[in-house]
Amino acid sequence: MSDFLSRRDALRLSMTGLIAGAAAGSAACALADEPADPRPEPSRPFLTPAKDFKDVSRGTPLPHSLMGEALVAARLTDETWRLEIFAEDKATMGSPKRLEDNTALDLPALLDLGKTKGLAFLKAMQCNNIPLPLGQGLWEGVPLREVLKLCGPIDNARRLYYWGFHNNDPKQVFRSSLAMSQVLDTPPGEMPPFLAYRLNGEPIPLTRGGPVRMIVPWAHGFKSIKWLQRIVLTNKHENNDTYADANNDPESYLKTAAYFDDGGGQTLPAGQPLTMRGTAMVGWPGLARVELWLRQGNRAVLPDSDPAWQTAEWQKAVIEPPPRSWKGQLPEGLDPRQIWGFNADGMPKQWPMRFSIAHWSFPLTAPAAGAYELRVRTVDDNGFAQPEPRPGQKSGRNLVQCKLLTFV
Ligand SMILES: Nc1nc2c(c(=O)[nH]1)N[C@H]1C(S)=C(S)[C@@H](COP(=O)(O)O)O[C@H]1N2
Ligand SMILES: [Mo]
Repeated sequence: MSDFLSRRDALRLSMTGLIAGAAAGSAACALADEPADPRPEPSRPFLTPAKDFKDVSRGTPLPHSLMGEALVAARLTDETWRLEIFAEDKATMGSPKRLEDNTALDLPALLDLGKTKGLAFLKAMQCNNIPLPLGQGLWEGVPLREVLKLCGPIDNARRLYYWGFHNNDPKQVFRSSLAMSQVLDTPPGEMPPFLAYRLNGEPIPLTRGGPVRMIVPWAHGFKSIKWLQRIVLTNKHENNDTYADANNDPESYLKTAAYFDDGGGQTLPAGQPLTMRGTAMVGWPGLARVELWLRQGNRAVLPDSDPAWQTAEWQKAVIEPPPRSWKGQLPEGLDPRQIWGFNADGMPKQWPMRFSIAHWSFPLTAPAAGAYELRVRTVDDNGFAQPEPRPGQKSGRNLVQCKLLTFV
């Protein structure tokens, strides 16, 4: 990970002590050079350093615990990594890529393809079984459709299965799948499934699934297979994702949901102004607003049947605007105009951005002393309020969060 985040952190820390002076200084600068921009800088970095992602990995031993010769044998070094692509069942492929005849794709070939077909994409990784996103990265790679184009004519394929390195116990394979149309027929301007080889401007570290990882922009983490090594085109139409086993929805889309930064109970002075902060995951249905509801009480769980939901007074939170400059947010040397969803001025075309994390704040004046419940939810661009539109929690776990507050 480049050190731009830590430098920014250091800067931010040093600024908290000097906030008055720094603010006055920048205002004076703005007057001299350009009109003052009233937008505040983001309250925190947009990208999560690779090492700080929450890890969701199966296997014993874990692929990222391998070292030395074991890593070489596993083909998880830049030099030894290979991708096999072939067809099974009644599907056919003109030029399969196989280890046995030395045709498997290697990393230099993939990076070379990236020179002409590469793309960059901001995406939060989120597990459908864990509410809070695991981290947000800037992923760079090559569309899977471009890689398949290297494989000669394909016929009679309805789906593809893919998996990464695992040990020799077949029970430990972690596999995922996509319909061929999802791979080949991406609407132009939309993000395709892609083979990622860079995260936050650096090669993807082993801990995050490097050297090469699948990234499926719209999907929960289980489609984004780490340590990718094998893609099999098949005539089978069935989803056979490993994740389908435990009643997970194996075709779930990322959904929109809000979280408190600190969801724990707190005791705070009554009658004082305060600011609550948090994040929101922006799923495929978009994010129209984040809203909060403060009510007297001390029950973190309010049953769906409780009539209070019907008369709840939800108040709108403020969604932080995009940073004035993306320079400090992105890896050094990376031109924001190269990133999906950014315009020719290097600014996001839409805000907040799909499949990424938005930051919100909610100023309120603490009421009189007593026990309160503060709930937060999102409303998506279809007008569905969290936890809708989930058909079940295994399609993205996310009930409305509640923070218990005691004002004294
Ligand atoms: N090879 C492999 N890829 C995998 C997994 C795994 O266990 N093995 N876990 C998946 C799941 S369930 C999630 S949520 C994401 C987590 O990504 P992260 O560990 O980079 O945060 O990786 C996915 N890719
Ligand atoms: Mo997951």
